[in-house]
Amino acid sequence: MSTLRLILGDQLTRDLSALDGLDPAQDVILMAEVHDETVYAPHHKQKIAFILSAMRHFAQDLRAEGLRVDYVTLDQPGNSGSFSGEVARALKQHGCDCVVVTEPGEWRVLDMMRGWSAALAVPVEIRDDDRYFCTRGRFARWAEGRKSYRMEFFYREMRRETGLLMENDEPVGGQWNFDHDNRKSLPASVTPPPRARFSPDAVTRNVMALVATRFTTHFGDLDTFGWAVTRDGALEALSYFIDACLPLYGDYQDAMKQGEPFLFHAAISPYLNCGLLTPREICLAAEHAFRKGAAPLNAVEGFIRQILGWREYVRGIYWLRMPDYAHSNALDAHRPLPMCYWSGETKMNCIAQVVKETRANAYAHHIQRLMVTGTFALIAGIEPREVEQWYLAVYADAYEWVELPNTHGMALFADGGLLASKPYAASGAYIDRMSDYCSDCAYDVRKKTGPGACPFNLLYWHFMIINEARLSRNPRMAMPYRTLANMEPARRETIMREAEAFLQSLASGTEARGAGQITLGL
Ligand code: DLZ
Ligand code: SF4
Repeated sequence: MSTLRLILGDQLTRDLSALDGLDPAQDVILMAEVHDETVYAPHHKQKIAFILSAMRHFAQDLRAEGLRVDYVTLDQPGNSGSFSGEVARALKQHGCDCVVVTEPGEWRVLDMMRGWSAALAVPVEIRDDDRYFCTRGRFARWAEGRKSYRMEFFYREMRRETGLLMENDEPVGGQWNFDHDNRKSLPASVTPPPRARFSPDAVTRNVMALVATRFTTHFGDLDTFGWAVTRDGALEALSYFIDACLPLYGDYQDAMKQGEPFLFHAAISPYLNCGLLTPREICLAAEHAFRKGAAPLNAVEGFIRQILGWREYVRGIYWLRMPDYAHSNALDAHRPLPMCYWSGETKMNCIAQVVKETRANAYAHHIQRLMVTGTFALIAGIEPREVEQWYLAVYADAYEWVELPNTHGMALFADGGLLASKPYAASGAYIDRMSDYCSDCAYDVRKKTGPGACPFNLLYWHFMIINEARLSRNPRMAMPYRTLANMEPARRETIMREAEAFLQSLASGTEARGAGQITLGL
């Protein structure tokens, strides 16, 4: 008996369930670089280079252990270009009798795998992915019978179950959540530490050359590549974060500053989501820093909540609701994604900065994603599918299970409130409070209407007006709708007219060139 064990690009974990019971003498491990996966979204060049290089290093480590690895490179003659084709080829080549895989991170791949047994005429075992704190079944039990799925309650159960940051049955510090301490803007006197940067080795340089020639039209810079591509490197990045960044991570986790894309963030999500790090070891490392007095509770609790709470919760929602989840469009948003999401060419400095940093790093931190590009797409009424494809493509940590609920549910409210209790609509004032973007912007954040008014201000009220019938009964939206009720009809008309003109100028590309808008100082 010989088993073919398939490992996907986001399953680079030595104790993956697909490897349980492996017989080194008989079994073959298949890893395949396939064209379909590199183009199902127009991935950032660095994302492709990162995943392929991490796969190649992982295969080297398995071989060094003496395991039989069939590694198919992207340009290898005969590569069929798909997971299905490569599993079929490997079965034939190695004469294996069955296939074992760990459940994938995306519904479309699971759907594909479910057809393999019939198509390949061999047993195919799809095992649970036990790298998460919460299995799909455990989440389904939590969700059963609930009218709404609030992350906070799920998170508390996970804290109790894991014992993370618990003292007997109580949360350490007497509170579950310290978010109110985590909303500081960054004072000029505080300088964030430099990013943990890893120079590409020969394997990565080879992959970068392949990506540079094969994916010329894809978004993103390659020459700024600084990701670790091995488990050792990922562990080094984790310990750098714990020592250099975690103590101030909480205070400044929502802050944004030009030229500082990483601030006090961990930037370890690409490693975590491709399997080089496990969620448990990350949370334990952060908890340890708190217990030995090296990092404060607001930072450690906020960080652990992202991984133990939010990450597990969005995965649970994804598998609970797919494949239908992706199809809702609760706010009936249909505008195409503006070109500036790719080009960065816009006079809106906040968007320009985030797109520029995304292009350079295949990374932006959560507030840049949620409150700049996310909020703008929400209040400008962009088609959810287009926004989702963008996030899936441009970030090195993005796989659909994590990207879709964050975008569809959290940023765009396209699920009608399954994830978020209200839309994260905000005017320019939020960005002004949390960043230094507005002081360098051609628009004036203090202006609500008229020449040079900040588009976030215009679109915020335009959003409230056009969604009045859908949102005004939401108790969490009572305040803006009270303000709207008292608004003079003439002012409403001005907002509608100017917002529509702005959206038109954005679609036609004239916004970036300045036509139709009078900029500050003119
Ligand atoms: C994202 C990605 C890319 C770009 N390329 C590959 C690949 O060539 N081979 C592979 O096994 N995985 C790749 N991945 C990750 C897969 O898309 C990911 O495993 C599935 O989407 C399931 O989450
Ligand atoms: Fe963004 Fe408005 Fe601030 Fe300009 S003024 S950076 S558009 S929020």
